[in-house]
Amino acid sequence: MKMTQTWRWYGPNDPVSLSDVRQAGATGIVNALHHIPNGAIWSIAEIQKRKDEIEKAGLTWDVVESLPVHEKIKTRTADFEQLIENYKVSMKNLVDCGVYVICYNFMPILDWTRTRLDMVLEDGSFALEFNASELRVFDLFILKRVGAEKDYTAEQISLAKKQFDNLPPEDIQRISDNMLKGLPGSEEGYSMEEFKAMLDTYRGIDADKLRLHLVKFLSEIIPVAEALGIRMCIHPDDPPFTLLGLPRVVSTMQDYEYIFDQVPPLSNGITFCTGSLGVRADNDLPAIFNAFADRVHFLHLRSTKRDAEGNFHEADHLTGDVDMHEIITCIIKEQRRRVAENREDASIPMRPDHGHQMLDDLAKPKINPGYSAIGRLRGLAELRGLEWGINRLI
Ligand code: DNO
Repeated sequence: MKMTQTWRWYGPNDPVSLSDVRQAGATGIVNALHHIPNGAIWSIAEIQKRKDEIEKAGLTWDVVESLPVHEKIKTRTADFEQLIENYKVSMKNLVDCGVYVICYNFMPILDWTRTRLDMVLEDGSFALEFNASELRVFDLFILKRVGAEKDYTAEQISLAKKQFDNLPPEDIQRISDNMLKGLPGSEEGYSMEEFKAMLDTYRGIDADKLRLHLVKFLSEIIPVAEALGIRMCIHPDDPPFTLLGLPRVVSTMQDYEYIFDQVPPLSNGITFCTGSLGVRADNDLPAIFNAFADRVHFLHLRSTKRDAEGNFHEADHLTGDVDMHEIITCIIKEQRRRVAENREDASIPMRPDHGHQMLDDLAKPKINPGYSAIGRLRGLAELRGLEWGINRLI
């Protein structure tokens, strides 16, 4: 039993074509209808149209990433009840078209976050980077978030001030754009003013409250997923800690324990993202995987490298802080367990996540950072080989 190899494709405007994906050896597509505004229903017609396009290329639409959870559902304000109803209709429409695995996240306002998209590695390829001191500069002196200074030490603040005073305008622009405009696949992008207004909507929402809102949302949608045979899989916070004063509640083993204690059905599942969870040194990845293995419905496989200052960047898929050998061994064992139980979902869909920008992709006029073709092709090839080798050995 092998993992199902999938590839995130951003739709007809993606510079990586479906035929490229086939040549990379993936069989499944991970896709979302990015043109539909957040909160609106995904109609059967729109879903079917995309599905036909994918199937015409000889691929299958295996996973939705993401069916976005509207901010008003996270804050439980205004017409959030209607938005949850819309979400359920989209779930039903996806099933009517034969798509059963749905990835989503519950990160307030921001999705995944990096400060630099072209960190030059030793070999000349580019990686995505999260620089903790640049984040502090942004928070304190660019965004000028009210109360931000409470989150940092006096020394961090004075260092950030010095760094800000010497920062060229283009770096200020780069950091702001990366923080606010949304990275590939992010659900929203904001101007500085819009972002400040959004921050206000989270006043009074701490981690406990957000957790409660997540559980209330799940209590509504998981019964629908159960009835329809959908596997919902929540993506962890990336990075897995509080940012800009915003709570994040899907970052650790304890977070998962709470979520699954409250809403136990297996259709309440996980997108196990090794790169996101691996940023925290106190996250024991194999332990988290094994604790919830039967509800891992989707895998994002990549590695990150962190340093003592709280910075991290994307490593090669088989190096960095993630022990990919150990993780794939756990995955193989779980898949075999599912085979023995006759589970239909014994082969777990995986995708290589966040490749480096390298080779010809360095010269291409348009790439999606983290989602260029060749870096992910390399990642997929390495992961596939590792899985093949372990499968033969154990
Ligand atoms: C980043 C992605 C995330 C992910 C969402 C899932 O590369 O892993 O944007 O798609 O958080 O909802």
